[in-house]
Amino acid sequence: MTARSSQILVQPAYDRQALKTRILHLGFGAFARAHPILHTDLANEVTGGDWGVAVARLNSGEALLSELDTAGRFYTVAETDDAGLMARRVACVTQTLHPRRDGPDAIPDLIAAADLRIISLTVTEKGYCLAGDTLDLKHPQIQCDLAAQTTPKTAIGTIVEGLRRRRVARQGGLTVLSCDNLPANGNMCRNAVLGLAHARDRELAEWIAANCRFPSTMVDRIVPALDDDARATLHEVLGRDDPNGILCEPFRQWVIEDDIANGCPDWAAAGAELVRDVAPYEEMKLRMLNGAHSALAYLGALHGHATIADCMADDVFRDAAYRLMLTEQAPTLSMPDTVDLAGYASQLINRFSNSRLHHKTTQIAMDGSQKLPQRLLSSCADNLEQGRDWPLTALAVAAWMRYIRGVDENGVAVPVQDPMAGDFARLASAGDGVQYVESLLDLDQVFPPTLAEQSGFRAAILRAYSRVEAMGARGAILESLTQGEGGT
Ligand code: CS2
Repeated sequence: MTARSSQILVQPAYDRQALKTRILHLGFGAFARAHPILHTDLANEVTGGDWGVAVARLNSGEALLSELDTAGRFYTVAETDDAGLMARRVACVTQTLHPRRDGPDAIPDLIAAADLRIISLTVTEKGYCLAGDTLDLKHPQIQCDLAAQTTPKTAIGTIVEGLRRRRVARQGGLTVLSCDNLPANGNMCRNAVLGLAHARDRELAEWIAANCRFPSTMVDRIVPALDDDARATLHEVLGRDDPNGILCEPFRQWVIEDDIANGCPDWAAAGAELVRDVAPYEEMKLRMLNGAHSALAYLGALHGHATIADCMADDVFRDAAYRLMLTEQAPTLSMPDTVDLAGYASQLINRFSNSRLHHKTTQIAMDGSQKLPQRLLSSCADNLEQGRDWPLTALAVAAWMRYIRGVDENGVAVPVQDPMAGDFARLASAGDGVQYVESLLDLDQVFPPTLAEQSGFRAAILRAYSRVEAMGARGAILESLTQGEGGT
């Protein structure tokens, strides 16, 4: 590890004893630690307040929660780039919860507690169990939650069961705050919660709709999964291990719809913006940042680039990311006049170039079936409608199709982690080329039929796929950049 120019460790100065558990956070993964929970910690620090957070995980990571308890419920967030490293000990966690360790009632009962004001979530796109904009009532896990209502397994089932108990306990409503990368994430979350509540008890659904708020949020911070290098960096800063510590970029942004039920920490004091309409910011971030991330993930991983920073060190990939953002994504957005999209794209290229973070292309490649629609396909639809070219987006979608065959261009296996991995393996084993691409385009869970039925769309993806096959990802990008064609 190369030495950094500066290294600082900040300890919280506020009174932890005064904290009350007012927030339940579902999904205590890397992003949650470095973003929403950190904002609460900073708000407590800057303007006071008694906002304590109970952190819960529903599936894996039980041992990590116990390790957090052992560490006095402190963990470290270390922000790093070439300028240095600044680490903060986060102190606002009051409690850890896991249904296997603490029993099935622990989380629903906390949701019913008088002090609770907010349930926040980082459960990834698939955690909402959606089909399109609404809850997928046929989803196997939702079916389980309907069959065993008081011992739910999903985040949505847990929230609904908790809110049922809250209503029985005659407590007031609260805010359910989605912090996942979905468009209109508040509405999606509301649809999922109300969909399940309605299937259980119509009056419960009505109570939730009348008493709870589901603001949308745009969340942004690049927080790779912890690897050995990051662990070693944290050890160097702290003088010991921190299994819940995290290494991330210095940048963070949080735009929250100003529609809160019953109070929240002074997140604005921690840098968040509360606005009337989050939609333009969400779309900008999902299409320009996440769209470019997914494009780099599939094209880069196929070529053999291990990280996003490796892609940025390769001119061809860096130019492609910038051009994708500016010429294929930005024109599909309608932003307030104050937003400078060219400046935003340049800033993203700088953020992607942070070589202190090892953000793996294969990590971002995960769950493509859940990510492609909002990151890449909605802009295809807009561009087709407006008659604009979208060659790099076509290459990105084609690279996804090639990536989910499970082997890169060098014959090295790549992980295909996706709720639809079984379907992909079946389609891949049935053949390759035109027939394979056509069979993927027919998956309406990924490709909205209104898009997939357009012959111009299908032809562009088929052409892009054959270029990626024939020239490799880098060759296909290069051709597209130099000839200004390739997809449409
Ligand atoms: C990434 C995001 O893993 C992914 O899919 O695109 O986690 C990305 O790093 C964050 O959304 C940045 O805010």
